[in-house]
Amino acid sequence: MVTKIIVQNSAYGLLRCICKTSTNRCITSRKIAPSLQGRTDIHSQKRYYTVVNGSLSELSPLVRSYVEDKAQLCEPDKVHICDGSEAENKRLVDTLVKSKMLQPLPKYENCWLALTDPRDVARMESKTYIVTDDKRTTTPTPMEGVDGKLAKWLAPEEYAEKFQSRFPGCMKGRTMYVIPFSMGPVGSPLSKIGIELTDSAYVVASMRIMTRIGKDVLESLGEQTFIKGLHSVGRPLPLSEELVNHWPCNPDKVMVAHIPRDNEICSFGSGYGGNSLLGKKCFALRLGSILGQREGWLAEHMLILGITGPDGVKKYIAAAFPSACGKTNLAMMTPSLPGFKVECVGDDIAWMRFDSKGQLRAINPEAGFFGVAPGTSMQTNPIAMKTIQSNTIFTNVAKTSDGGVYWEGIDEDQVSPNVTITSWKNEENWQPGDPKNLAAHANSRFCTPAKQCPIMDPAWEDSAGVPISAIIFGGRRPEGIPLIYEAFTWQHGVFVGASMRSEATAAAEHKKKVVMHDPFAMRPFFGYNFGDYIKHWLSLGTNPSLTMPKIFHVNWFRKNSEGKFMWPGFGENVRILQWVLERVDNKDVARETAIGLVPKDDAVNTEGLGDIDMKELVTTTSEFLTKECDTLEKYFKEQVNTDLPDEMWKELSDLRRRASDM
Ligand code: OXD
Ligand code: MN
Repeated sequence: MVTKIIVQNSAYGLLRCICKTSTNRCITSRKIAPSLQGRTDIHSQKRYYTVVNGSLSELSPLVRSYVEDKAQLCEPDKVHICDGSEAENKRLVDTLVKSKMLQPLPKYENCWLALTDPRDVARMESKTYIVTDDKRTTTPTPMEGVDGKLAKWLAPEEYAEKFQSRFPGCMKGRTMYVIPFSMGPVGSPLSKIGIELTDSAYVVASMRIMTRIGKDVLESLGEQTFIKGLHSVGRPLPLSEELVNHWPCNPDKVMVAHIPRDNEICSFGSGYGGNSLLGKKCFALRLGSILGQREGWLAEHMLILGITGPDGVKKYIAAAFPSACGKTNLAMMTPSLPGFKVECVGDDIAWMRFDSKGQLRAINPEAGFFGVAPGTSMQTNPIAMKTIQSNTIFTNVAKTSDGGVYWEGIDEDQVSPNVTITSWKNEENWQPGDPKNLAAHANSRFCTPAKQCPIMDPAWEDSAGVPISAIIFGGRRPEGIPLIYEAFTWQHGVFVGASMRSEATAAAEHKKKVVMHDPFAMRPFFGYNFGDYIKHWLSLGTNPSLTMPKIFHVNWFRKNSEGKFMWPGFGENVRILQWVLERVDNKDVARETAIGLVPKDDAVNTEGLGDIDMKELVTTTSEFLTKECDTLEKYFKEQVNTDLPDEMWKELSDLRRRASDM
């Protein structure tokens, strides 16, 4: 018999009832009208869950009430509180293998392959929202008639509706896993803790690689608040329709919502990493950027590397490139020049803050790499290839008949002769040749522990972070943009970041080969108004007690008139980093041009590279730059409109003037 009804007021006025029976807890919940408060006859069904791992009593009151609240809403059969142990992981992997979501890859040690429903292969930017009371907090007001592309705002009422039509009962028949996770080393003052609730064991196994999870995180959290993450694949049991590829997802109902006011993320319908591993893009970048603005630091889509030159001096560089533009390759670079050593701190996200001496310091909030597989090889990234030989989950790559992996661009000589290949779409005896029928999906991934990477920097888990000497922006620009240039000032550097453009990639649901605006490589990841984001960056540069790193822009992807890449890239990029380091030391190796400071003739070491047209590589034309200014002006006007800080308009008109004076 129902004995008690409580009406709870949760995010944005969703009213929910939680009722108790004399013997057990009823977890049926639904949106109810305020007028129903106190009534005991609104439930017809009752559901109960069992806690199968850990105990609710080990949770702090705040965590416990979050878990209980969401369990009441989502109605799982079981609740599993993750301890992060090996034994737990083994049981989860066994479950995943039984349900055919993972296949073993016996050629390697403890490696697994997941093949998704082909409708769930990338981040869903069109279904990713930030929920705030005031639209302008989230996104600039675009020019009339223009569709805003800088963060997708959702009104609280609309969110409440979307939420209510998705989450109640969404975990029926499934297990709700409770993942306590730390972004950054457990206990570091720069780290932050989240609790992700998910009905996907694949997500748990992947979060265990990408973040630090388990008991010590709960201990470190104590009674404090945390970032809340709720994730469901959106396929309660019994299934109403058969799964495709044994991969539960609900593509028509995907919603990835961020609610900054409540420090909460609610993601529904997708199991793909960028949408489901909530520590990564959702927390570390979108909510992270908001926390950074509030608390005076920066959450950026940047790799962090340490580079030691022949003089033995080590410096750290942070670099922002759009998704799938070679961040992982640069972060793990094997330098071609003797005497140089690169060590990796992170390949995707940097949390950066000025210390009490005014030095910018960065941590990598992640503990693993979720790298794009195609194109990764012993030639392009031998370090990544070594890293992924064990304890790795591959998603949407092809499989060889001897239990190995295969993708476009992998070293063919690593693939044993006489093996057959099964494509990511499960096509047996797959044959190369049809560009429309790839072996591996273009956004297929490896998810691998950072600590296995042979060149992790000794300071990669240092809780103080590493000191950053230079920031590099970059993109895929087939034309016009020099291989390397340096910004004149911090303010000009912020303009360079704001002006970033790059060819689209497969990391989200875009068509390839269009040059898209991707300011600061953050376009899909801004948590708040891009105009305010620029202001935040500018404000740091006006604080005289801070030492600002120099800002650079690189373009490894320039093509000649025959459509061939003009620069070899990969390990040869150290030659450009060498010039960057010289500039950090204020060496006289640069000359002024309209776009910025470029290497003086012969300042970049091209010895042994053969036929490299360095002059052309650092050249741009008045015509190109003027066109670029027109494109930027249109973009800023249409997208950022009155929110663009005056400093950016000034930088644009200065660039236009310099271009016309060329
Ligand atoms: C990523 C991305 O997955 O940027 O890192 O899309
Ligand atoms: Mn990324």
